[in-house]
Amino acid sequence: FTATTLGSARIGPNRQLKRAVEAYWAGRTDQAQLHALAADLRVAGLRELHAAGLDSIPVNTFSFYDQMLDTAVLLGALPPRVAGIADDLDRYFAAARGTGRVAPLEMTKWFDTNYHYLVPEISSSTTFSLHPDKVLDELTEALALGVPARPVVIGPITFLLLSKGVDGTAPIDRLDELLPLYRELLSTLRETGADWVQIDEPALVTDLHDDPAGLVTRVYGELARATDRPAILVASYFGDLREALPALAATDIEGIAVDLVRGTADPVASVPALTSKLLVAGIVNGRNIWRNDLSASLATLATLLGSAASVAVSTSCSTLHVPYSLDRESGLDDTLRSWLAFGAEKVAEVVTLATALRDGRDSVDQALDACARALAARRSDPRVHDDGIRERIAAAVDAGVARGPAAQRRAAQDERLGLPVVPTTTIGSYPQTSEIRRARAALRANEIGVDEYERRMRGEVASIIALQEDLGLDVLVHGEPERNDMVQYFAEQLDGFFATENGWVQSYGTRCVRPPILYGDVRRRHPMTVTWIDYAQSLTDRPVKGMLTGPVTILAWSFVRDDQPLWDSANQIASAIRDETVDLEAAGVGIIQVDEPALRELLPLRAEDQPAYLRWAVDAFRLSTAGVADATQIHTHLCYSEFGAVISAIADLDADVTSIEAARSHMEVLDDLNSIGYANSVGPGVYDIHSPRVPEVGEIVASLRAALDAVPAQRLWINPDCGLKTRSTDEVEASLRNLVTAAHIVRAEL
Ligand code: THG
Ligand code: ZN
Repeated sequence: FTATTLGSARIGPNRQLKRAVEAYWAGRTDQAQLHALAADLRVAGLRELHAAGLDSIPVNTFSFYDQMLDTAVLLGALPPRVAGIADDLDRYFAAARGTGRVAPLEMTKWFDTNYHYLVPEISSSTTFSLHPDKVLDELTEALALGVPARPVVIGPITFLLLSKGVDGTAPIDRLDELLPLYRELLSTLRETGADWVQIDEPALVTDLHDDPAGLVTRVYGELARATDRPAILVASYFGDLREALPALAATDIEGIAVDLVRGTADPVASVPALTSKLLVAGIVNGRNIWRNDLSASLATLATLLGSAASVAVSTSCSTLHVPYSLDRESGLDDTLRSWLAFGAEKVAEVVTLATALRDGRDSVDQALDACARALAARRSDPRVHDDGIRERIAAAVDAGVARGPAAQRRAAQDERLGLPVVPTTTIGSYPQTSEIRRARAALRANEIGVDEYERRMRGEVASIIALQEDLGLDVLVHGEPERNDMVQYFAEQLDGFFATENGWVQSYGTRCVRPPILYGDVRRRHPMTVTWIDYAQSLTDRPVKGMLTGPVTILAWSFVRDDQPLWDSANQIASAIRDETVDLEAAGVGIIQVDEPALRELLPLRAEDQPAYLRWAVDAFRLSTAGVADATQIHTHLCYSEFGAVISAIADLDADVTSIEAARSHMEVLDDLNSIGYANSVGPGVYDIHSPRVPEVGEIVASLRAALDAVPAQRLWINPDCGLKTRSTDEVEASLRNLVTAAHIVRAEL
């Protein structure tokens, strides 16, 4: 084949699947209705890709929740605790979300994307078995439509390297047990009519294993030896295959997909054994929303033509990570629109490039001209480059990213704030109540104006402040009712960002986000949060924390520029956040929290690239927080407790107070912080907000005592482990009441 994509979005252009699945969970619909809607979405998607001109189309990229969970089902590797649930779909959803009785699988980031997969658990009691119904059904469905379908499955190496071993099992040691299952699968797929199969092995572009080439030789040497099978395409994405590429090329598989956006073409062109294979060239970026530079892509493709038996054009990865189509963005001006490509537009680019390879450049000259004009307009647009902004940022960077010595800051802050020992606080957000959601919907539908909306939100702030005073918390927050998504909220107020109307991308399960598009130099038009914090502070004598999102997190949850390094964009956002901290301080705010929950997410996949990333990420955070006086206390919040490679960066951020998740790890994370010499204050989460359970006073007291074993009282804060946005008001009130009671008990013991 000549034109394809490695996968596509499945949530539906209008998030139909999200609504259908949630309706099923709520008991409002049955499985027949859910399956019918899912089939409609799949069929519409297949027809669209076929009509667009792709000549090989991925199937089995649909999922009711997640493709790793689907693979666990395929291989008979669901955890034993859900085995008692008789119904297939309900068992599947139980593994994904838990039930009243069973805990769900853990969820974690899919490589360095904002997509989360469910982590399969492999234990000594796991006995793998093949359950190929889903992939066979989706293949049959597509073939019946006359679509040239290519089933996609996650490969055994990636499946095992991303799974979690329980009871001491190392999942990758079980590789040999999976190979007969994959062989059986290949034969069944062939029998059902597949000419090609795509086996995804993105783990090969990471450092997850120290001998990826050895794994490749074992697995694909063996699978290629099967005779009754489709042609095998091993797909890599999110980076370079390096030593795994010659190893793959040396096996008898028929095709290899490489990511030419994250990786480079030169090493591909020099692998001799490729000359007998199909090279699927991932040249259209599946991770970002920029229009492809078709002319540059054709030049790159030309360098590859002689090195493989044939070259097919593709997206660099599944388009799961980008919105469906630009057609759904009515608020986009024509200039900006001309710079962009969402999912449907990317498929069109693939087809254009494949056409040019087949019929020559002249056959697509109009597309090439339109592309060149758009790219030229983007390069020269004054919104993209603003010298004034750049001068200001250079000055801020020169002014330095260091604050006064930590001890000096602590003394100034203690004097200013006069807080009790082991102060209590919350992370920032309070429940998004139905009143808040209703008001937001009414504003969007123009049923109420901005004034009325803000009046209602002030009402929410007032009741959140009153609740916290009643509970007796020491440092209050305004609760963030005015923010939908924190990144979206800031992006809407910064020049250089475009917030989409319908640019939904699946984050996990039925949950979606709308990443804003960072397209130009960033300027803060006006203070973004000051009036809200100021209003909240006017209602209480206790200190109210200012709440901001850090530059790395804003970048991680946006579509970023591809025309300058990430650190450059990070510094621009940092400079805008810094201006906001200075304004908050001037308004009398004594504590400002700058959250970086995504600090770990952008960590490069290869260890050698990580130090440079951490350096600029830390510097951007410090740039955003170093503009305030010693007496202003800077907090940060990170959403996890397994820091791994980012642990030393946490000390380098030099926040006065760092709040982190710790409840589930029983405060062990405090020892990790001690081990790297972290000496500022820390707020280990004393209960898990991800569960609806209300923690008892005794449990919180026990957590606090454990924390005090690791950290002196003078450096300890008490807080839940994350924001409270997803919880109900009743749960929050009961949990925080117990938290404050526990704080009083522990304080009395000091
Ligand atoms: N914002 C953004 N990205 C994120 C998070 C975030 N990535 C990581 C993590 N948090 C993902 N978690 C969630 C949690 C909830 C939702 C999405 C991602 C969610 N979304 C609503 C939904 O799908 O119904 C829509 C939200 C909206 O209306 O804006 O609930 O916090 N950027
Ligand atoms: Zn958090």
